[in-house]
Amino acid sequence: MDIRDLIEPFGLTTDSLQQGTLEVRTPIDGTPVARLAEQGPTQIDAAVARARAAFEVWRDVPAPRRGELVRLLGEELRTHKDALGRLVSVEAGKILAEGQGEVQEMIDICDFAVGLSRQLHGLVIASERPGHRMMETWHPLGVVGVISAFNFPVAVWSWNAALALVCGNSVVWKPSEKTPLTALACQALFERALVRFGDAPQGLSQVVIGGRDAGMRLVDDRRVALVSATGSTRMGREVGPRVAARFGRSLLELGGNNAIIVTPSADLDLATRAILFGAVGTAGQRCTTTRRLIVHHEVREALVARLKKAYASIRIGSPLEADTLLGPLIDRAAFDAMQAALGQARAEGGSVSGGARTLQDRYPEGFYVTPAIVEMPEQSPCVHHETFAPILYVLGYDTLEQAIALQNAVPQGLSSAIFTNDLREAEQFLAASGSDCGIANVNIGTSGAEIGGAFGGEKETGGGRESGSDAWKAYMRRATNTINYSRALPLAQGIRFGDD
Ligand code: UN1
Repeated sequence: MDIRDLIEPFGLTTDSLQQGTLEVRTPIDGTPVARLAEQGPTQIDAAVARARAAFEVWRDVPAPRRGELVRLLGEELRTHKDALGRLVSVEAGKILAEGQGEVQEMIDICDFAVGLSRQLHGLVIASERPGHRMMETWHPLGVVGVISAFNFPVAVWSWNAALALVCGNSVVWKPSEKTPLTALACQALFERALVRFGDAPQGLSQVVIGGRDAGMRLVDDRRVALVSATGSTRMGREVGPRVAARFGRSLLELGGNNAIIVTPSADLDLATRAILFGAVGTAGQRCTTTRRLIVHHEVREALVARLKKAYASIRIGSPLEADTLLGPLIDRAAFDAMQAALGQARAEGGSVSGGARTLQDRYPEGFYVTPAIVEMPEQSPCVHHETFAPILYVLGYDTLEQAIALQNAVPQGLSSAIFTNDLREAEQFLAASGSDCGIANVNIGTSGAEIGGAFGGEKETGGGRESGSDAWKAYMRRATNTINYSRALPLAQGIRFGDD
């Protein structure tokens, strides 16, 4: 595949992308498209030093002015939405609509961050002492290290960078080694925004290309105030403690094992469409992918029949073709993991339909599969594990309490949904004893969250929140200020200390 036309809109040239050791392949047909230079420890340390110096300038720039840079970035993204979306499709294998949807999320977070740049406010708090006032001030934090995964190769950076930048921070981004090209394209757009902005410090947002070691260099660097890492639970289990050991901050967005509960009163048309998008969209490679269907026995047969019919009508193929809904898995390892999971499901009594490799004649090095529906006798070990592939495990239930217990019984806690037209069931699901996830929806699926809400989850999902709501607070440090405008020095708690 010739990528010249794809990278040209970003001012990137093939010469500069063919010199290095990191081979980039498109999952569409497995052909190599670039060989990128990787940054070693010395270069990464230098990038962090530049970022720290940039931070020391940027933190004093008024926040609304910082917002102007993010506004310009949003403009660049608007202009290049098609080009960047297409590059995402080529590098990550997403269908065009999803590649562009991902860029739209970037535009949305930029807009959100621009508004936020005038709203980074703290509270004024009643003091217990006369002639005193208390308040809290939110200050820029420092260098933010972003480690992102292949499945949202550009949006995750923007959720972090747009907020980090308006909050007065600098950014060093280590993208997935599977999707570094799209990162370089984003960097090119960011640099155009910088030129138009005028007087921003050098090194305000940088990309470092490399594998695991490059990410770990950021994790262990005391100058990186916040490490925002998106990826597997295994990765987070290593990153979290290492950042904590140096008393840094981490924001972890790890695995999901998201369920949809379908009750007898549910609108099955709506549920079918939501499950289809949630389980098959992005080839099952979203953190928020629907992996489990917990369906009431009364409607189980009808719903599974509808799903099988819908699955059969899905067009599988190149993500660049207009009517494709299911593109390739990212690579052979993803295919192998899917087959292993299906094998385990069979061994645990599951009845599997779909899940086989397809289109291998046309794409011997592309890993296309039919989406799988796996009816399980119970929520056995295979169902507890997140496999990044279009596998939907189906479980039955009798009472809503059972359904909620099943939903909460997995180690992950990202996204969840209930389909019901019964207000009591919906509220029970949303209540304190209901879903234990960071995202709990009614009559919409588990994936495709808007940027306006805080995004993230509990338990092994890592506890981080990014994107909307007050997620910006993770990118700032809070100072509590007490101001005495009296002529006395009363101590808190009424303590008398050496006076009468
Ligand atoms: C991810 O899969 O890493 O809710 C994030 C969604 C997207 C984010 C997914 N907004 O599907």
